[in-house]
Amino acid sequence: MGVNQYRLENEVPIDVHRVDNAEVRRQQIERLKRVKRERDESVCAKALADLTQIAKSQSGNLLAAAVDAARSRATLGEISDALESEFGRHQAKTEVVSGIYEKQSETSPEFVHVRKRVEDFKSSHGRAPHLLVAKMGQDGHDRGAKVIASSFGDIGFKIGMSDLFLTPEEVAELCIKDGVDVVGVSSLAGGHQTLIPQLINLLADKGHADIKVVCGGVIPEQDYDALRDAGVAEIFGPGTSVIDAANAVLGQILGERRNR
Ligand code: B12
Repeated sequence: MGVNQYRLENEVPIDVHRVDNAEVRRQQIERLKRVKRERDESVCAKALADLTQIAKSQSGNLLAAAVDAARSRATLGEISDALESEFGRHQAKTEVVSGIYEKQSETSPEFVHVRKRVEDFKSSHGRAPHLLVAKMGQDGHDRGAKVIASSFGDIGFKIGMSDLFLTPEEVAELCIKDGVDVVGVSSLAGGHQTLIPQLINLLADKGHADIKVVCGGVIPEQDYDALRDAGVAEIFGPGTSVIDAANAVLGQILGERRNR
């Protein structure tokens, strides 16, 4: 309500704290190398093997063994790898519901209009417009992505929704495998500056610059120009109306130009 209903006439730009992702990554890798250089490798390897053994035998105290491994300077990645070798890795699966948005909106003239546009597209192209909603990086905010995937599905789009935490490489592969028209990246954890340009470059490198890239989520307006320069076709911030977004995405697929 706060975002959608009571909009200010003049929004004051929010001062955002900028993080240089590449520099943070460089420093973190440097710290990891130092930790590995300075630790007693055999003590660390034994602590990790003990951890895996407890996981395997299901007897003993896993937490105590993980603390011992940390004290012997095993990294968090190594500790989770030691457990993964026995337990496997959790796969975050996403599901998209259908029918809810349609039920709420079917009498709205805007909904009827955008659905008609999609129907016209289907008649003239012999298929539905195809959008993949994608989540990349360490960003677990999936509500906006699910809202968009579910509602666009009800409007008539063919929809794919990626699992969480994918890399740009994985998303590019998915786009190409599924033959999508548009990939819509939902980004709420600050990864947009790095991950979205990487995805655009990968699609181009793989000969698929024709796949349009749009994005949505919590992206500071100060970053919009850089994203557009990188090749993002549309940006949909918090409070975006689903109908507006659907019209805009369809317009992108149809190659329509609009002022913004
Ligand atoms: C709910 C929420 C959570 C939930 C997420 C639950 C879930 N399963 O999604 C929980 C509690 C788990 C959570 C955790 C965290 N959160 Co949080 N969270 C939020 C919050 C309050 C609302 C997000 C939301 O669901 N909005 C509702 C949906 C429907 O809106 P939306 O995603 O914006 O989508 C709309 C548009 O943006 C657009 N859109 C979005 N994507 C797409 C894609 C396409 C293709 C299209 C067309 C349109 C589109 O259309 C949608 C409909 O209008 C926001 C603040 C905010 N007001 O946005 C913070 C926020 C995103 N969280 C934040 C943070 C920092 C975190 C944590 C790191 C906190 C912590 N220290 O642990 C963790 C990170 C967890 C992780 N691994 O990612 C920050 C991110 C700051 C940043 N960008 O740098 C925010 C902005 C809060 C803040 N002001 O600081 N969070």
